[in-house]
Amino acid sequence: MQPQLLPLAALAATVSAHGYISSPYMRAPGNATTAACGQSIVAAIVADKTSHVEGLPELGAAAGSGYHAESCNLWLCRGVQFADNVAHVQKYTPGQSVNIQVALTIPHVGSANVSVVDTRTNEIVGEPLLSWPSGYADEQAFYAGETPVNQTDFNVTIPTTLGSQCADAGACVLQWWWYGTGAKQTYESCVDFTVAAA
Ligand SMILES: *[C@@H]1O[C@H](CO)[C@@H](O)[C@H](O)[C@H]1NC(C)=O
Ligand SMILES: *[C@@H]1O[C@H](CO)[C@@H](O)[C@H](O)[C@H]1NC(C)=O
Ligand SMILES: *[C@@H]1O[C@H](CO)[C@@H](O)[C@H](O)[C@H]1NC(C)=O
Ligand SMILES: *[C@@H]1O[C@H](CO)[C@@H](O)[C@H](O)[C@H]1NC(C)=O
Ligand SMILES: [Cu+2]
Repeated sequence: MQPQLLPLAALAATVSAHGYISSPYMRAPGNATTAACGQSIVAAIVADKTSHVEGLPELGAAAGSGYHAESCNLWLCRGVQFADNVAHVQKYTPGQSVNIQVALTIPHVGSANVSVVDTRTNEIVGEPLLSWPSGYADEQAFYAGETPVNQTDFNVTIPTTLGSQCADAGACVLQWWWYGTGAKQTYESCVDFTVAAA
């Protein structure tokens, strides 16, 4: 889509691109997300796949936005629905090492983690697989070209304790979560996966 054809809100989001999972395939919006979250929110996420969560509720609150709070949880994968991503479910095995690549385009120093999240409860299963309690996406390091490689290219180990909790597609996601402390902005990317019960 040409930038000049986008509505203003979407354009503003485009220029503020920050970060997202570039590999494996990141859950992306389609018709199911439009039905749950409405067109304005989907337009913002499509225009900027790194859009921050805090910018979205206002779009949903606008009259006639088509946002449904009961089916669109912006604090889980930014509301993007599993139904739009059934063709992109990774199959993992317990103990498998999974490489994750993050595209970081604008830094805001803060904290981050990568976790298995149960999509029914939006709760982290166990402990985060990786966590950066501080110093993630530091501006000074970023603009000096010195962002530690392990913030954008890292491996996580699929837990061996999931049992059948993540056996069904859609039950769990790997979620990368980054909060820029000064910017007060949250970024979320999800990867759909299953782990067959042992
Ligand atoms: C999404 O909805 C549009 C408009 O209703 C339709 O043309 C399109 O085929 C749908 N896409 C999918 C993947 O179902
Ligand atoms: C990890 O991410 C979750 C969101 O999935 C967030 O609520 C939580 O505060 C983060 N935890 C840590 C230890 O960074
Ligand atoms: C990431 O790399 C930096 C050096 O760039 C190192 O100091 C740090 O311990 C590494 N962190 C992890 C979690 O591997
Ligand atoms: C991730 O794992 C792969 C395969 O085991 C390995 O080649 C690669 O060096 C690892 N990457 C990091 C950042 O540790
Ligand atoms: Cu920013």
